[in-house]
Amino acid sequence: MDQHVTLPVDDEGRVRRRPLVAELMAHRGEALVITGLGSATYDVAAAGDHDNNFYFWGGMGLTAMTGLGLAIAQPQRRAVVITGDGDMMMGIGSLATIASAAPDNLAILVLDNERFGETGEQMGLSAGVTDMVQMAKGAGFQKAATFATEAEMRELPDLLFSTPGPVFCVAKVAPGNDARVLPSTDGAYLTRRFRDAL
Ligand SMILES: Cc1ncc(C[n+]2csc(CCOP(=O)(O)OP(=O)(O)O)c2C)c(N)n1
Ligand SMILES: [Mg+2]
Repeated sequence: MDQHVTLPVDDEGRVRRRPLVAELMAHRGEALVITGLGSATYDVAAAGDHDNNFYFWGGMGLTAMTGLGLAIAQPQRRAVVITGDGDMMMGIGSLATIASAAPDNLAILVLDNERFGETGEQMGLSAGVTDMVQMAKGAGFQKAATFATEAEMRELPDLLFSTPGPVFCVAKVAPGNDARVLPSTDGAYLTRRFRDAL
C-alpha cells in the first residue's frame, strides 16, 4: 500500500472497511476475487465490478472453501477470498482442509467487524474469546495474522496478492454499514461471466 495513502478510521481508530477494500482492489492485478455474502460483496463491488469477481449472495460459510476449489482448478492464477467474520466462522472447519491442501495461490481476508453487519449488527463470536487467527494456525496455516491498525494493514496488498499461500489475514474493521452497492444477483449470469473470464 502506498505510503501516502491514509485510510479513514472511526472515532475509536478502527479502519473503515469500504476505503480499505478500495485500496486493496487497486492492487488486484489479474487476481480472481471471491466475496462472501453481504457486506464483503458490497465492498468489492463498490471498488468496481470486474469479470474476475465472483460474488456470493447466499451460501453462508462456503466462501473460503470455494476459494480453495478455485485455487486448485486455476493453479496459475491468484485466488483471493474476501469475506466477513460471520461467514468465515460458519465455515471455519474449511481452514483445516485448506491448510492441508496448501495451495500457494490462495489468500483469505476476513473483514472482521465482530458482527453480523448484514443482518442487524448482532455481535459475532470474534467479539468475544474466539480468535480466528489462532484457529487458522491450529488448522495448519503457517501464514496467519491479525491486522488492527492502518500501519499494520499496509502489509495486506503484498500478503493478499503476492505472498506464497495459503495466507489467512483478519483485518479488524470498524462496525457500521456502508451504502449497499449491489452487483448482479443473477447467479447463472455471474457464474457464466466468471467462467468466460477464465
Ligand atoms: C446459513 C445462513 N444463515 C444465516 C444467514 C443470514 N445472514 C446473512 S449475512 C449474515 C451475517 C454475515 O456476517 P459477516 O459474514 O460477518 O458479514 P458482515 O458483518 O461483513 O456483514 C447472516 C447471519 C444466511 N444468509 N445463511
Ligand atoms: Mg461481520
